[in-house]
Amino acid sequence: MSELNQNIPPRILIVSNRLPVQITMVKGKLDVKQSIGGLATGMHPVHETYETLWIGWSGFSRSHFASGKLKTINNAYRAQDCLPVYLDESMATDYYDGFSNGTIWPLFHYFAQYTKYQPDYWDAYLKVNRIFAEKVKKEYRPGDLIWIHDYHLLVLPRMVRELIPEADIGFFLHIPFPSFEVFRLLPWRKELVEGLVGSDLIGFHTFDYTRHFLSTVRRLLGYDIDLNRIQTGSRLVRTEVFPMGIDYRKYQNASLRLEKIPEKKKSKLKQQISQYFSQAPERKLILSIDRLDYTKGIPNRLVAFEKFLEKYPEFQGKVTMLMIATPTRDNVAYYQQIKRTVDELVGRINGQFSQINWTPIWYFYRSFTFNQLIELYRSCHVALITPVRDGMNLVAKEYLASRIDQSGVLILSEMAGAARELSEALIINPNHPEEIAGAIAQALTMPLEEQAERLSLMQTRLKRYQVNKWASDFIEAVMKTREMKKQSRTKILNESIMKKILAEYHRNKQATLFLDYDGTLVQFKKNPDHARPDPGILKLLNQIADDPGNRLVLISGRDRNTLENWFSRHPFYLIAEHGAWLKEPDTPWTQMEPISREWKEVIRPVMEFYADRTPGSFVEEKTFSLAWHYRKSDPELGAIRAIELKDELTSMAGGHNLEILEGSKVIEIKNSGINKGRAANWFLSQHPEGFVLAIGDDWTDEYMFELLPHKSYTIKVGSNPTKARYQIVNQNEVRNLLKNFIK
Ligand code: GDG
Repeated sequence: MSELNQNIPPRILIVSNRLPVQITMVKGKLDVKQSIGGLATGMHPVHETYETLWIGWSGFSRSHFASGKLKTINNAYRAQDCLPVYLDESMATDYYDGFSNGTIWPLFHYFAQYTKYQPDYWDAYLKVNRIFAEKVKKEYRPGDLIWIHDYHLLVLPRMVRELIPEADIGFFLHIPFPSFEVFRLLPWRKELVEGLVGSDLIGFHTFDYTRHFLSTVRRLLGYDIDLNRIQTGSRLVRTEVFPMGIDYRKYQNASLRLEKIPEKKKSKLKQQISQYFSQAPERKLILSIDRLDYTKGIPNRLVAFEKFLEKYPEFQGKVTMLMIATPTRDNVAYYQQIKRTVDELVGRINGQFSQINWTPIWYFYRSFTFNQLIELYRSCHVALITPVRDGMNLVAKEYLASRIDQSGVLILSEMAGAARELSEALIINPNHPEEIAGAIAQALTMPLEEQAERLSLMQTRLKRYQVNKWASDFIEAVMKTREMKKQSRTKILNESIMKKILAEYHRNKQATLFLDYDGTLVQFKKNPDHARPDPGILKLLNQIADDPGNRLVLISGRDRNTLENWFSRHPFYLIAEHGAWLKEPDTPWTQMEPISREWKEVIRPVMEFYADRTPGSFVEEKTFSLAWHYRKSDPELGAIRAIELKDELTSMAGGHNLEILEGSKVIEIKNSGINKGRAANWFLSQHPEGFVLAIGDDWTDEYMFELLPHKSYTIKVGSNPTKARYQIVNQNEVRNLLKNFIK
């Protein structure tokens, strides 16, 4: 696998709810069963190809086995590079049947009415995630890449991050991430997204899921998002779309193998199918395979099939639907209910339409072997896949890969993630029985040429993006974040750099400290008026400024009046409006440069127009600038309007010699040439230089970092790329650093 050669981590810890195998003891002998389901099937090649250790729940509690047996079982797991987690029965029930499958699964699939909001389920979920985190911590070796899977472990990334801060953590969600309007129903919504954001990379099947997730992060956690990057303050988290593929060759080869088996040696299943066709050669089979889950749209499919038989009676006696519903989660009440509904519908349809030698639906409530599955894919003219919601749906892809004779039609729900890639399928709305019935008729009468044409386009795409490519892309993307972290770590202000800065500070008689205010000394507030200096910061700044050797300059984009109100009683130098105004202690404000202001009359109405159309936003007028603030607006609307306003201002700015600044949730326009860098340099030209330190957090501070004399110590708050020499995590760290400047 050539694509796996580059950028390979020494070892991958795969962490998922279940292991790919379940090992027990039956009559004193080891019994090994392969797990069924999308995740296990999909990750199998990864487990085979890389050096991995797969951590997951064994399905049992420790006490289920006598201790001698447990050891044998654990060794057998180890031999397969698996590490079982054992959970006490009641905790497992509340975690698995309860929170995972009774809360998250229905809600994320838009079954809000099925969702249970039970605190004891949530407690168990946290406890189990904690147990997994401890297990990961115990197994972790530096250099390992940790790949966590799916909705059972949403809070695990954060827990692991707390235990192993330097870990490289990727998370992949196999199910949909719902719209924020649905997600917000959860009482523990914030904890869940905070949990996920502990990862370095979060992968989804489709762009829509990513979009929903980012919107949720923005709304619940208020983090800035730049395309697919979440800026948490201390870390950068990336999201990415990785549509999961299948092991195409495995299905293709299995299908080829079965084709070559001579008639007499064919399996019993194949013989039974052949017998069905032999009774009437024009007979056709429609395949339906899923876990018996309410998200898979099985009742809808049955109702649509019934409609089809009514509407197109010429197919009665000629078309059978072969329906496999694999038992799943039968401890959960809604799964028992769906089973009853499906049983009844099958009974009703078969009762109504059956003929002596023809049954409309063959219904199997059990699982099949892999070869049987392939035999079914090969034998059915149509695959009818109608989930009401599905993260991806691998069955659709497996069906296509098994159709080596270039015939066969896929009917696929638009609610399956796979529909994004398989646009040549007959795409249907699963809630529209008439439409599905029409698609079945179309599929059954589709000319072979058209079938081949559609199939080959889809097959080519599936061959190109197989599951190993999916996995290697994901792993490479995590490795890229590892690289980025390494680069940014070189700038992080550590003990030794700090010592160097302080030594330099003490060597100099004079020191100038340029400190930005919002986002540097205090956290951003939704309402900027609420960002008043707290007693702690005032005390600290005064202790620094009281020393005659220190010049403490607050350099801010804020207007004169605010800085005056907050700080004029203190011995600080104040630079307002990005460098338009200067105030030395106990003297009035002076204008730093002569500047025209006529342009404001043209620009103000444009900004006000945006403020009117964007609830929560407002225009701030400063002496030499106008600023449109949207921190309190709907984050998504605000972001769109900011782009529009910036475009509009850009087209107007040229003629007036203006400059547009994009700060944190603010678009500001001002006379060009005024910036914190020029202002700081001018300030230094008026005062003996000595030691120079500048700390800032946002884009406007980059001017200082760039223009200040080379020997200055420039420090950026946060982890975004910067021209500053060093980076520091957050405002608390800034305060801790500043304490060292009290002599
Ligand atoms: C989740 C998401 C997403 C099924 N019955 C038998 C059997 N299977 C195998 C199929 C297929 C897998 O199970 C089912 O995968 P799906 O993707 O269709 O669905 P989920 O289990 O719900 O998986 C889903 C997936 O994760 C991956 O991210 O696509 O949206 O819900 O591989 O072949 N295999 C055998 N006998 C059976 O009876 N041997």
